[in-house]
Amino acid sequence: MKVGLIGYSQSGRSALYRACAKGQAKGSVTAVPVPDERFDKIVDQVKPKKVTPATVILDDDHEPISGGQGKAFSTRLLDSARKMDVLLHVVRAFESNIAPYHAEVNPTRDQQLVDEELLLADLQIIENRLEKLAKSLNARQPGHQDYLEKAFFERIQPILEEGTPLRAVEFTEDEQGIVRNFQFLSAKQMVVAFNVAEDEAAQPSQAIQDRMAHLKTQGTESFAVCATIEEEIAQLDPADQPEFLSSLGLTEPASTRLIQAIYRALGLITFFTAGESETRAWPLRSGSNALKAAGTIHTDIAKGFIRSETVSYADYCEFGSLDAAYAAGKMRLEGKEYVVQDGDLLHIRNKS
Ligand SMILES: Nc1nc2c(ncn2[C@@H]2O[C@H](COP(=O)(O)OP(=O)(O)OP(=O)(O)O)[C@@H](O)[C@H]2O)c(=O)[nH]1
Ligand SMILES: [Mg+2]
Repeated sequence: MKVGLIGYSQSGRSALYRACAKGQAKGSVTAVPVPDERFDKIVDQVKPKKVTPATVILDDDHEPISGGQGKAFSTRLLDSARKMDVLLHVVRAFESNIAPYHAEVNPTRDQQLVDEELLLADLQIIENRLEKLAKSLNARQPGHQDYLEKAFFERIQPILEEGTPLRAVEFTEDEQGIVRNFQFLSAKQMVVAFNVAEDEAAQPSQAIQDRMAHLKTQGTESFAVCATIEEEIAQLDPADQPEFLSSLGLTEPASTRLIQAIYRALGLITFFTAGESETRAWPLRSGSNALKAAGTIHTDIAKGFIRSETVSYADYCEFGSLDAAYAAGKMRLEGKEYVVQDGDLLHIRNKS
């Protein structure tokens, strides 16, 4: 899953990127492991040859947003942003003499502007497409896909004009196909990171708290972070980090807060495959069935799906190992339609 860090120049995107990459950054794209205590516990007990945590890919290789309404996103930035699964908007909320800003620091303004720019970019696509359709539609047979597209675009145009991003709109499967085809940016999940001063990391200003609450009502996840201090903490010995974090009033490092916000934004849960050769954590959309989980592992495993041997994480913990949970009769043989639960340990029986 690719997470693109976007924001105005000097908003602290690279500082946050380095803080989350924890010294592992090679260039501007890095895979960051998803922290999960349950996974650590399974790995400790199974002692597999290979350990594969879930990862998110952070991508700091995007041009900064520039000023100017309607053209704040350069074509290059639009193109690189479209390739991402999630956009992480880093919003500057700190004052600094070392890093002058393009205007008075105003996080609410910056966050709103970027939201508007994404809507404008989508509206532009819709207007262009409707213009083309107006010319071509006469030549089409009734029932042609173009009629559907026209009706759909005419429905979502006023929604966007009202200021509602497409990620807040529910679509049918057919409509989702159109949205994917046109790569609408406001349809992408968005997480907002307010990059605040050191003394505000745990308790952001009222204005930011209000904005975060407002974003929440729109279904947009956000968090406050002081990127530079997190970057320093991430360089410390891991054993010393909790103390420094708690002196700032924080319990989790920036990378964990960021990944948790992304998981909430995408509605992701985790399932585990606990093999002796490889133990692995897998992200999965909440509500997905066992067949989908099998397909996440490998398309061949989904094709040959027979049953999913399933142990809940609670049962695994209670009995201390998969063998013990199986012996206690806690393994359930589930079919394709079983809705996978967060923390489930799965072994997919398949014809292969
Ligand atoms: N005081 C303070 N300074 C910060 C913070 N985050 C970033 N900075 C400083 O702001 C400047 C810009 O930070 P970067 O991380 O390079 O910002 P950027 O968005 O990647 O900037 P460009 O890629 O150059 O557009 C640097 O001097 C950072 O040290 C913060 O939370 N507090
Ligand atoms: Mg940068």
